[in-house]
Amino acid sequence: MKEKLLKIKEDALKQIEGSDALEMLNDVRINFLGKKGALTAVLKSMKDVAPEDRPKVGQLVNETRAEIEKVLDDAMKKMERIKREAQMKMEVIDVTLPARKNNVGHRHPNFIAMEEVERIFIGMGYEVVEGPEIETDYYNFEALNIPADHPAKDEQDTFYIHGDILLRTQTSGTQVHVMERGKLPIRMIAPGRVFRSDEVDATHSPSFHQIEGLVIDKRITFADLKGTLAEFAKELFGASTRVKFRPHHFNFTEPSAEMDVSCFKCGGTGCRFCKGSGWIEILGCGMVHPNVLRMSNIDPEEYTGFAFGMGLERIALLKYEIDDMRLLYENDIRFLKQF
Ligand code: 2U9
Repeated sequence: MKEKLLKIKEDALKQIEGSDALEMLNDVRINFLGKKGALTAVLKSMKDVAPEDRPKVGQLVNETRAEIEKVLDDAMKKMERIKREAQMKMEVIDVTLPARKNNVGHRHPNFIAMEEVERIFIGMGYEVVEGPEIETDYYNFEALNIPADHPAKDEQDTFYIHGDILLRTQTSGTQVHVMERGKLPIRMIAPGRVFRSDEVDATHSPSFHQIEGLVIDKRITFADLKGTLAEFAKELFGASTRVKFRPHHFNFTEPSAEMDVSCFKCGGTGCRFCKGSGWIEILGCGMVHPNVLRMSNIDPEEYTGFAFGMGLERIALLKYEIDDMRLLYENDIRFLKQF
């Protein structure tokens, strides 16, 4: 029995020595000390040992078990330490490495232009109002003196959702909503996205942005319009900017005009930028048509007003000297990060 136990111990120690993973050591524990292990088998065979020898053999089995357990525990501790050290080596943080650069985004040139225009009008006491991009035919056309079948509707062909519901072609519906509230006077701008059924080219897109303005009060005249927009042009393009008004036609204003600014590149002498004319077209404007006021329950005998509208992309293209509108929509970071 003694030899048998010695052989078990020898085998166990040999296997422990030959183990190079925690799993292998666990197998050794099961094979030698487990319920079905070699030492347990010896204990089970005690019935064959003479009763007077049993205490001695029992003691011998316990000593063998204790020895194997001790060697096994030491080997496991050593293996765990090695594993932990290897892991720590792998996870080591080199605090001297340069920090990873964070890419910080910035505002789109369109948005920069919009905020600039907003800032100027807020400075003159205007309120900024946003309206819905989906409108009814009434708010987009009818209330702006563009009745059904009017040829002006062709110039502003849009996307119809169904029946009378459409994507707005101008932000003017927002002003109509404000007028219907019935609170006067009004001094507001309406920025936002608009839609038109246009083919994409260097100066057109089926979706672009506008800022429109509306002022309604007693005794508002064309002189107020001129003074306000001349001041706006100076703020946007520089103090030496001059303005010029050319007669035009819009259904919602009468009289109507388009405003040009003196070329901020050449100062008005004529250059490639202004195509030699010295002037650059910037916006449309006019006195609010009496029909438009009446439709929103404002008495044109008591109140008058002026309105204006500009395409934001056009302002951004001019301000940043970009010659193709498509660049504003392609979202190429190499282009956008220049502004
Ligand atoms: C109400 C009454 C009048 C808004 C106006 C323009 C002139 C204009 C164009 C500029 C370039 C549109 O983006 S564009 O194609 N707009 O020329 N817009 S007056 O007039 C209004 C608006 C609302 C109730």
